[in-house]
Amino acid sequence: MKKIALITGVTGQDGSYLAEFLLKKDYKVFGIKRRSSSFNTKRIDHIYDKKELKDKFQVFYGDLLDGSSLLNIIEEIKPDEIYNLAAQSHVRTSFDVPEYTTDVNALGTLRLLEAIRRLKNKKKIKFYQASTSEIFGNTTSPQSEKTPFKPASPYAISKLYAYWITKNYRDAYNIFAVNGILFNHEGCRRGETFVTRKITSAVARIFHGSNEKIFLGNLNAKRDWGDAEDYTESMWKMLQQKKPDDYVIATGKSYSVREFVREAFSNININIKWKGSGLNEYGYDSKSKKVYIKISKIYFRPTEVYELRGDPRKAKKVLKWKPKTDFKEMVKKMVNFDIDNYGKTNFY
Ligand code: NAP
Ligand code: G4F
Repeated sequence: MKKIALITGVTGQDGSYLAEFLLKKDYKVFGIKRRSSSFNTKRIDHIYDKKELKDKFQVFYGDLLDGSSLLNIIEEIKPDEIYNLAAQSHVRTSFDVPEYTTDVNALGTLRLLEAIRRLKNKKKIKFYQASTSEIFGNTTSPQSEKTPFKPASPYAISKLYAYWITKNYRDAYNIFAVNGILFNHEGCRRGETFVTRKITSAVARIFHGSNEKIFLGNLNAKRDWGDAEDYTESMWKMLQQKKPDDYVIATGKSYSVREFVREAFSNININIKWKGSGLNEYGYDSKSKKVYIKISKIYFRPTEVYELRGDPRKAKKVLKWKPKTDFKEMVKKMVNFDIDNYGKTNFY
């Protein structure tokens, strides 16, 4: 019998890649999308369009804020695996909407776990929780499964609740529930308000003649940036183990936002140099002297996480997972994608 998967956050970056991955593995895939005032399915529309996937992929309206919708969907489809990827996932925004972020990310996870616990048909459902390197905050790199948590934003704190409640339901109710502690992962479907895609989409517009400047916040923050498609595979691998456990997924290397900018521009043959300091720093083309990067204080966070760099040795050993795409390749892929799809409306 075909396995059945349910993905919350199926309209997001990871949800759309995971849906494709599981369909290739011959799962029947259900997704949950929330109601929005404009279309929010651009990352999955191409899956609907494939005739051969017509009976294999279906999306329901539901919301992590609405426990009854989650319970109804789970009771109706009786999934083998649930991947909880839905979240208010933007760290900077979580300082503006802390209650909402906590409700979706923390209580939303609890609502799903309760739905599993209360299920009348006691089918053994496996549960994946999208945890994050942000729960480590400003701890010493590299961070592993043994690093103490020091979350530094409402987002990180909401995700730490979700981490612990997942672990607690595993221990208390014997639910197969795991936390994937994923470090930053990026790709062509990354939201454009995250720093990597903000940069690559602007570089593509500049390549096509735009005269814009990119306004950024902290250039010195370092992140362990991996490739989103590599990382979605690890989610599935965690649910195929004999015992539920938590895993760090990372590349083991970190780069600053400044290095990301230089790498992205190098793909359109612009060599960025830096001048000035603090809010007056700017980045310019070493040949033409044209300024491309400026700093704006609106993109700084009240509390910043300065460096995240993961230690993925446990995932390598137990899951036999390793990243396939390196930093340079990933940046190139994103810049080229944005250049090739410039001006198009339907491109996933
Ligand atoms: P994303 O692109 O922002 O996608 C988030 C998804 O959650 C979207 O489908 C969104 O729907 C949905 N959503 C938001 N609020 C919801 C609600 N109240 N009810 C139902 N759905 C809701 O995020 P991502 O990058 O794919 O990340 C996936 C998950 O991994 C998130 O939980 C994130 O926090 C976590 N994570 C991400 C990374 C990373 O580097 N990407 C690293 C570690 C952990 P709309 O499309 O309607 O907005
Ligand atoms: O791209 P970011 O917004 O990602 P951030 O905050 O690391 O969060 C992402 O990764 C987490 C995993 O560690 C996920 F859990 C989370 O859901 C999300 O996917 O910012 C990256 C860095 C930060 O240090 C930020 O201060 O870039 C810095 N930055 C500098 N200028 C900027 C900007 N970030 C954004 N979004 N926009 C800027 O203009």
